[in-house]
Amino acid sequence: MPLHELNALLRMYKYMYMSRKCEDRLIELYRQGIVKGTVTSGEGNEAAIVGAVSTLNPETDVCNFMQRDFAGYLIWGVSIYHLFSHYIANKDSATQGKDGNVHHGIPERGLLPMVSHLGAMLPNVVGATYARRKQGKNSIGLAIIGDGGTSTGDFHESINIASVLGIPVLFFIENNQWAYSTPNSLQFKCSDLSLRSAGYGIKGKKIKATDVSLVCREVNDIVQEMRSTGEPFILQADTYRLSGHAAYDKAEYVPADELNTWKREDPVPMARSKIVSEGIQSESEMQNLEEKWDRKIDDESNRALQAEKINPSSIGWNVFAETKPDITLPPHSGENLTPVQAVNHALHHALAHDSNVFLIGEDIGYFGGPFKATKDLFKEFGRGQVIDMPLAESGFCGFAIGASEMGLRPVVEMQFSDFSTDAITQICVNAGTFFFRTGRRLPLTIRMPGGGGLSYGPFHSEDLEGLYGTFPGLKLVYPSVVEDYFSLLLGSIYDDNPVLFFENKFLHRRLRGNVTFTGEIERLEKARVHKAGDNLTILAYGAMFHEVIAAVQAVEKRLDASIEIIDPRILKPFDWDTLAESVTKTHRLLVVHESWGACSIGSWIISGILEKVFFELDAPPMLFTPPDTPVPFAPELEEVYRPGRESIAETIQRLLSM
Ligand SMILES: Cc1ncc(C[n+]2csc(CCOP(=O)(O)OP(=O)(O)O)c2C)c(N)n1
Repeated sequence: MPLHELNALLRMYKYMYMSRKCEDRLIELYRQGIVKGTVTSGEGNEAAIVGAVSTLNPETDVCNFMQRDFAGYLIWGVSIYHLFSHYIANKDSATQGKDGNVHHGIPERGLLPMVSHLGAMLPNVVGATYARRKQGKNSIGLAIIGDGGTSTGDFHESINIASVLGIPVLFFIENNQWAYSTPNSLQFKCSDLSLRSAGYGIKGKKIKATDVSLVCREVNDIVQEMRSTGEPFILQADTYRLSGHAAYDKAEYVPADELNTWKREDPVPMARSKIVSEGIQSESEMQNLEEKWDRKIDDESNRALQAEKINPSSIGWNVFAETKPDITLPPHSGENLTPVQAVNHALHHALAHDSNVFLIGEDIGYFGGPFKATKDLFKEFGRGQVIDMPLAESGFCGFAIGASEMGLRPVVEMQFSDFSTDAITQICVNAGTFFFRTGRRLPLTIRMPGGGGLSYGPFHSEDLEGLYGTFPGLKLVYPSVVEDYFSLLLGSIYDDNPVLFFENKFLHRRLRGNVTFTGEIERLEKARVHKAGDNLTILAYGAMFHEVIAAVQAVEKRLDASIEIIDPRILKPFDWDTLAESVTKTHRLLVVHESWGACSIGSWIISGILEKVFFELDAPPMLFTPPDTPVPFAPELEEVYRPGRESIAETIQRLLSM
């Protein structure tokens, strides 16, 4: 039952008191060198967070706690022992010591695991709230952000998405007047951030957030209204950060008179005085209670201190969740399909047989996407499964992450993979680290139409698998033949990890092939030897795979060589065995790709092969890529820039002559 219904000032005080005492103890442990990283205390923010969270229902609602919200975890039912264990990084740390501080969560209980990047969790809350409501719960989301965090792009993108889609998320600004050492006057120009609500066509309000009962009443009214209207809301809760940004910060930049004024409204003693003055408890009863709470804090924190430390050899170092086959689909076949049609068939098949699958992206609904990969899907499945998103790559990738955390299987379309760079924090930092830090699965497919050869210029032609390959925790799938567009896309959707699915635009309508799906979903594991050979192994994918085939056909006879061609299909995790076996046979390796060579997939593969089978090589392995410049626009320039069959043939000849 929500706490406010119990009129529980005393109970709310308990959480405020405990939070402050726990954080004092943590700061002590930090100063003793026992807690590492830092401690960012919520001193001054307690009434805001306790008042707001007390109105939620942890059974149905969703929220993200930030660095000042220790009390929120207590309300949500996380024990003091576990909170200390995470700070101390003992064997019961929620992230197995992979993260510290308050960076954890329990997604299955609506508590989204925290990432540091300010603003990044807001769209996660929007997506998670959407998912819970889709699952039939009357959920609302509490999306918490500080005054500084309101300057981020995700703040805008997530409010806009929630407003346009009608998702009841309370954007709760804990305005404690400072962002690290930056005062509000240097952060934004307006006097009241909630006035921005008008710009989104939603409601907003500003309240003073030092009196916990008042916060609870105000938020409760708003939350009740949101549950019936389904609309988001912006609430600015004004308070003051009563200590430094973190344990190491003396906050000498804070004007003393300003601090002293706000100290008179310190929410913890304020709530206590009210309890005593209203006769809810007598002074001596309060002292007894506080002693009891102190003993609990001592007991649990000491237990956490005495618990075994993390053992590096017994924790999981995997970055990928093991995918369990929990679904089979009916068989499907299609004839003479282009790659785009194969994608369309795979999406249709998943949507038709699994209500957990849904698509989001720009212009994917009625219009079917610029390449028509989602053609007619909106007509058949409607807004429940095919959602046009505002133009906000970071926002909608964050939305997809939140929905995935709640058990759905989102498929995101990037209009052009080039624009995915706007969502790097969400894709790489948030999704990519998810399994490692939480031990939970995160099924999420992001379709990435990329590559050049179409005279689209520097911003619509990039092939970015190399960029994403540098981050751990992302699977990279790059199909080269029509059958794989279908089977690997289903394999991606039913993988329990974030997968980037690269669709080479040059091939979109240039290939034809048949699809025969038996119903068994392929795991993302195996490369394929396209053509056997003895004198050279060439690994290539996407459009380059077909350029390599043409080049090999042109030179093989003339050079009296037999060349093996490998289609890797999945770039990460990479099938080292298939390539190492091939190189052990042919003694030469050429890798060709369309993305840049520096810090690339090709250079990573070559260094791996050197480590594994160096003594099998008769010549230095070669990487053939475009030059290290942006993709040029004019066809004459792009022709020179991009590896083609002639330049690949010359490279083959050079390598074979070594
Ligand atoms: C995107 C991003 N930039 C910078 C930081 C470093 N940083 C951590 S907390 C903080 C200040 C945050 O201020 P505010 O949002 O007002 O929250 P408060 O600390 O006051 O609770 C900064 C700059 C970060 N975590 N994320």
